[in-house]
Amino acid sequence: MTKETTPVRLSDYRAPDYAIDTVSLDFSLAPTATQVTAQLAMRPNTPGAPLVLDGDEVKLIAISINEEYIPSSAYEATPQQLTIKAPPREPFTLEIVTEINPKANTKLMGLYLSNGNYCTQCEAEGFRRITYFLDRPDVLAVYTTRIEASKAAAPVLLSNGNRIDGGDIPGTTRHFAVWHDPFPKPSYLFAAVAGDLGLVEDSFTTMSGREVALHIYCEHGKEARCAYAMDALKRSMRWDETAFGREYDLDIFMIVAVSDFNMGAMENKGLNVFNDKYVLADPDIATDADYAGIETVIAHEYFHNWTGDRITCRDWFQLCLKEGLTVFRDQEFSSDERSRGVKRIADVRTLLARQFPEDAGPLAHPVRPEVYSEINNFYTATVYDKGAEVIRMLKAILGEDGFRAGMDLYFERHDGQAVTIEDFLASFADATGKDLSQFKLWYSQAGTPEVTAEGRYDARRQTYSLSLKQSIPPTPGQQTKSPMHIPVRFGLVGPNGADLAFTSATGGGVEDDVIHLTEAAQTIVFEGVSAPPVPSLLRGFSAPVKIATGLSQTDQLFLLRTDADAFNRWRASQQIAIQTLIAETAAVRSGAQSKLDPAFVDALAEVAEDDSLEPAFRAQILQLPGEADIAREIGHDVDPAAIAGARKRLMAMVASRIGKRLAELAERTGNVGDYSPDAASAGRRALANAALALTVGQAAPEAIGRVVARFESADNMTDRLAALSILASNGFEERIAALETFQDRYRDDPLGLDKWLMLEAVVPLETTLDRVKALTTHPAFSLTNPNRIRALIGGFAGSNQTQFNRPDGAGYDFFADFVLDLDKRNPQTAARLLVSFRSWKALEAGRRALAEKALRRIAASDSLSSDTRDIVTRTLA
Ligand code: 0A1
Ligand code: ZN
Repeated sequence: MTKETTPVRLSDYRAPDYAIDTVSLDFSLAPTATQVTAQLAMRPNTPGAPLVLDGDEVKLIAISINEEYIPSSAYEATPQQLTIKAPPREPFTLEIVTEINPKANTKLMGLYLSNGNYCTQCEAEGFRRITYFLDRPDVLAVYTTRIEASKAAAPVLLSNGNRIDGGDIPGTTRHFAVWHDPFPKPSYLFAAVAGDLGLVEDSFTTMSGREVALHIYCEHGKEARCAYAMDALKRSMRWDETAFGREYDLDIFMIVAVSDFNMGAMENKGLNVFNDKYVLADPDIATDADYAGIETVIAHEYFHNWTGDRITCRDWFQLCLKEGLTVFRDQEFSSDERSRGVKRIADVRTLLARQFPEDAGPLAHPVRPEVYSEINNFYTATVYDKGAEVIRMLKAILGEDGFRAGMDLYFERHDGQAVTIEDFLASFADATGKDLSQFKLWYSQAGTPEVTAEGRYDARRQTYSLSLKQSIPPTPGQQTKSPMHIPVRFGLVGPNGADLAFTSATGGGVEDDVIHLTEAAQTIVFEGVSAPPVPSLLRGFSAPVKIATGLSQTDQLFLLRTDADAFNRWRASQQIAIQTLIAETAAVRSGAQSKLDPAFVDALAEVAEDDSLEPAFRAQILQLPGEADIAREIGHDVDPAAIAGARKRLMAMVASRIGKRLAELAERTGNVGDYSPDAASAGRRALANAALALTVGQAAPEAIGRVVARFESADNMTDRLAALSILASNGFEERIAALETFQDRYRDDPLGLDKWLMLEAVVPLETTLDRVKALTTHPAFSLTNPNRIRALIGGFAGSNQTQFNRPDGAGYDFFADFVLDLDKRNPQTAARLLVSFRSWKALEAGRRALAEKALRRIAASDSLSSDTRDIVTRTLA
């Protein structure tokens, strides 16, 4: 039966009745019966209160207090909880012995086996699957961990902190190691790893001159693929010193790459565990995007050492305290290492694709939620990506220096503590003297604010008045909302493309190049404006809002050609394309002739060919909105087939009008020379591949032939995959042989096969559903590995708009069956997959009914995990 979960509420927070000062763990590892002895130094905060410890599928072997066994009448133990009815009123030592079965652990939470190696995952509530504990982030303790295992099976024994002891166990085939972590931490940051692993070593000298050993562990034979991750780690460590003044604090920093992992990676103190796709790279296996992803995730986990580990969350409602802030930090790092403008475009693309639909659908929740049934389901785009946007706005409002002063105060005040968003904001308010009470609404109000702008130029008075309005749509549990503090970065673009000066701005809220929109409606009058401007608003996407500027296509084309802000040039191109595609979708649906206007297509070619612009930026301009982007902008009564039809018409027009020019551009920029993952060469490849993708819209044999040739001659994964993806995503016949060649090439390489599975799943043809079904029994696929599942099933449900949303509902039915089956093994991954239904209410009536039926069928199962139960219930609500 489904486990009943009572919702947890932020307003019910209570400090723990007991503190745990030190934890000493002793693991005796064996695949099906691992013994864990935990000695906890307990200190009552509420003397006499019963001690209620969390557990999850653990078997109690023994329990003693102050070295004496306690009678069974003194406690109550279930696999989920251990209650000691009347513990000592003075500090005491509690010793608990549990037995767990790593081999049977398919949830990949707690201690499990990945490819024969032991590893742990404890965030959010996995530690309780190892031993009974106060498994909550506000219980901070100093850990000492002893691990004992077979020397042959597990020559490598790791845990948090510094290694203080180790050796053989005389007379046995076993050995041990002892690790000590001097920094108090919550249980979710605990980690242990044991196995037969390859090692890559390096070192780093910190800003105060301390030498830190850097170790990356991976499967034997893959050591050479860790070089880029190591380089990214060293750059991250240096950057945190220069950008935030943060120095690393232990003698060693370790990363372990494992192949079975539910998420991207985990910031355990001194011992990060990674999904191997975010560590392993070489030119034959990783694309430029993979290299960039590795750099980002390595940086993200490393940066958590200060924002997450040294200062952690009081409770899980505060998740964005560490996640939003750390995403912001990793984005800033990548912006400094690569091109800031292009990085911003890429990050906003992700935000629009992942967070905006979440905020617009039944799963919408505030950046700091106030209630949850299953915390695993709150590692969301809203908490992470919108959480990062909130930090970026804070910086825009306080300025560079104010922001740094606030961060410094935060680190100084709260080092070693578990804190809240209130504590965080107080550091900034105190450091700058600013009142952040309105700003704080960003943490509690869900939904994407909608801003409208209307401008009027008075030539006689030389004034330009700009009226801005904001409103926030209702979201589950929040019907009405208050105006927020929205920083709108702007420029008034004059006829020659340069920003116009103004002598004053009245009506309030303008500081330098930012309008502080704080009221529901605000009108600003700019004086001394010498010519009629085109307003360029929300430069750099200064706030996560939707903005309707009311600009004509002519004005938008003007911004695309001239805006000083690269982001808004890109934004103008997307706006025009989206408006075009929305109109064309309506035309397809009503059987009308094409309404496409060639002016936009010509402008695209012009920007693409402009060698004075960065190639990576031009590549972004050439990436036309995808089917999901169009669906999101349409927002209701969505017909995925009509959208695909409209996009096809635009692609055909692009190919016929500028295809030749783009083919030449691809030819001219495509040969970058020997592969290097640096941003500049990646940008040139991106431009060539984006141009190539726009040449095939008429399915001309010559154009397709060029793509096949590119596939065959590619000497790196980026170009090979880009070409293959053009063949697959257009459903061309030529994909079949190419996919076969690709699969054969990566026969023994799971990360390569993931790319193949994904491309098989996105082919926009009716035959794809059967193909995907068949591939679930292919030897390359595995129901136990989350990466395989995300590639094939996630690829199908998340990236194949027409086939997942088949008008007969067969896509939904297959997907629902899969989720129900997976839920029995790995609830977390099942629940995350199920989020693919988050926009079902925006579908046209026929598909909506079929999607609802599939969702109701899932909900009707009486054996759902709490993870999947929570998602399906909220999705249907
Ligand atoms: N804190 C990690 C994300 C993470 C969360 C839960 C996990 O459980 C399977 C794993 C990782 C991060 O932000 O990188
Ligand atoms: Zn994180």
